[in-house]
Amino acid sequence: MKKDDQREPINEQSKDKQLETYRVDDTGQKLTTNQGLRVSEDEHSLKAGVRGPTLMEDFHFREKMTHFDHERIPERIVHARGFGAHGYFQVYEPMTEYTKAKFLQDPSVKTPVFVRFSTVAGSRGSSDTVRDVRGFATKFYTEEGNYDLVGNNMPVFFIQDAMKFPDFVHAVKPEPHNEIPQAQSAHDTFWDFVTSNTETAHMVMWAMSDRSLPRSFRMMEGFGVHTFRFVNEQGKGHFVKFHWKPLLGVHSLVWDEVQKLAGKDPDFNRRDLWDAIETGNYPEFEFGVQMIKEEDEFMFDFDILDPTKIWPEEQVPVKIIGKMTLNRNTDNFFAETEQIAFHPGHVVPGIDFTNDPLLQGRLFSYTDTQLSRLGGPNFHEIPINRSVAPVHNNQRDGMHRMTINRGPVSYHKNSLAGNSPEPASEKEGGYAHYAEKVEGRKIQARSDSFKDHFSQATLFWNSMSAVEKQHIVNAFRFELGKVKTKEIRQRAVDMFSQVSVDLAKRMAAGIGAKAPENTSDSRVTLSSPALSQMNTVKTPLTRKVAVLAGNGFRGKEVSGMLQSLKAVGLVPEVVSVQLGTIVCDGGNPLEVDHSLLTADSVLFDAVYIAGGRQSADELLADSKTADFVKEAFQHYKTIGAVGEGVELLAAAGIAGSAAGSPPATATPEIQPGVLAAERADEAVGFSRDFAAAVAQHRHWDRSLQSQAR
Ligand code: HDD
Repeated sequence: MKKDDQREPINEQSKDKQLETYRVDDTGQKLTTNQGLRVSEDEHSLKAGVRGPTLMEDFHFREKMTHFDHERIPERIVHARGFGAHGYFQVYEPMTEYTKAKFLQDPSVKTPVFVRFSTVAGSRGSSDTVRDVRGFATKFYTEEGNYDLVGNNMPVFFIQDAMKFPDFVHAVKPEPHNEIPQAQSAHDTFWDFVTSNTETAHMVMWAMSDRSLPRSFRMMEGFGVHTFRFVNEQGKGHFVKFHWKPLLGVHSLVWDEVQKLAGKDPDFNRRDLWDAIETGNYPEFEFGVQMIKEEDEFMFDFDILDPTKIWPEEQVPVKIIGKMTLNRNTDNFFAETEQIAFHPGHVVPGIDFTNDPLLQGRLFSYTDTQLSRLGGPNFHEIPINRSVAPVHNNQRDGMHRMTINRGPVSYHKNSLAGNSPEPASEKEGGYAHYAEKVEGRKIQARSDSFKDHFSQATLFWNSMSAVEKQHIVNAFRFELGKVKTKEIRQRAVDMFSQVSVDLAKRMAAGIGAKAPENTSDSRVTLSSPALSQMNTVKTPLTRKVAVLAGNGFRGKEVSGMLQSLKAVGLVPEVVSVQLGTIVCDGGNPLEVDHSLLTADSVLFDAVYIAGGRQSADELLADSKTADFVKEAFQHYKTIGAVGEGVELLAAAGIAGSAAGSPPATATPEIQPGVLAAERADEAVGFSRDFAAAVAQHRHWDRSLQSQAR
């Protein structure tokens, strides 16, 4: 029997070491039944004669089939489609002044984590790139037990009270009579709910913004959403909001692109995360906290317990206190990503709750849902869910119990086992709830301080750039354009006129609704620059570049470009008419990564078209190449073309590309983010300019010339 009462210090390997005891490698082993019996035949069932019926007696067949028949478990009621990875978290400085949480004290400690990113509405098999909120759930395996931060990539929520969660989810999920549409909010019941519950206004603005279309899980923020409480050793509390900030910046896809990706690569976001980790491009997120002193609770023009409100960063700065690095993919999707069970109620000493009514309801729902999803009360014993801190209590039995608790005593207090396990004092790390004073009458109502549904929705709108505003208008037009009930469309226009009359008018014009009767704009004129993605980090790191080339490409130019692009962290992949190798003008071969048949521009961040007469001719002969370039242009991506490769710009109909041959001494932009040069050598600085353009993510100025998408 293990004597593990002493809590051991945690390091990056702690969880992995625990998981190792459950791993099995079947390579080179003999096949057995689940009882360990070696099996001699696995292709033919036991029959009465070679053409006769199968016999009941065939226990191997029955066991194999029974297991298969039960391989699926209920998918999560929300956040069914997800993808996870392992990593670690390190705090930058001791947070002793604010919290006693051990994992937030020592900068030398690497606390193991598992993160699961998800979409909310779609089923397990739905597409990654849909307009939806993304889940961002982190399990910290700390020395004091598991701490779960179960957040989203948006800092607010649709509703203020958990009582409405089932209604909200029923409204956004496929309609129950025909299970249509999958993974979309563009349907009548969602917009009926929105327009019948105006507390949704702020979150709907986020959902209609580009935040719903992340380029990558590695390029989106995470938020704890609720106001939590930090508690220090002296028992002093601070209100706190949690943030994850990606080091690669916050970047999104465009709507036309996500729709195409849903068909071309439904696994776009999960593949991106997997590939990044496999190639050592470990995703990193800094951890930030906004804190408000308890005595300042009522200093704001919003209620800090209202989950439909942010604390504007300009008002309450985000203090960056640590960093999370994701550095290991799972061994087995089901065992880890599917079976992980999060719960906002999994806390450690130093982190506590507030009376946010949405959070309070969540504290019930998560354990409850695991009972049916994971089949009983022992889901904490599944390897991915196990705490690395020792577990001792008087809970016994139940479905799938693994632990063999010894001895007759399973109650407290007791005399037979010397009162063990006995509660730990606070000094010994025992969790003690924050002694917040609460008084009031029992009442089913909401505080008046939660009743302003629109001011922060306007703040969000005010904070957007012109391009982001246009994308929001387009999103409303698309979503409401799919709503069949005319009255709901009109109600949406009228409701959002309380956010902005300009927005509502632009919505109305696209969906055959009347302009709103309300013409008096919101009194909120403030904006928050932190909310606009235009102000985010811009870096070329890990961006994927399609290198379009055919036989006879300029060898020196391309090898120089590939080298320079990799040197600044870009990920170039060669795309050609067919798979295999192509040969350059100097006779050297180059391995092709994708053929035009399997690759599309939506899978890349940028396109570089190589020079070379024969190469350009080969590419021009395949009509898919021009479509490839055209689509990249329409999605505002960086395009670089060299020498004869420039002819592909003209073939794609990119204005300005046909006018004369490009000069040999510079890389002029013939359009924002479209670079055309005669040569790509060092002197011209083509690769430098190209990488700088890719780092910009997208070139929105083009939208003035091409159609806004
Ligand atoms: Fe929730 C899953 C995030 C409100 C009830 N939620 C779930 C997951 C995330 C969130 C990221 C997926 C975890 C995973 O990857 O396994 N949920 C949120 C956020 C909310 C929120 C940020 C608002 C601030 N949720 C919310 C409410 C309720 C729930 C108000 C119910 C009262 N959520 C659930 C759930 C899920 C869940 C039904 C489904 C699967 C699961 O818990 O494990 O219990």
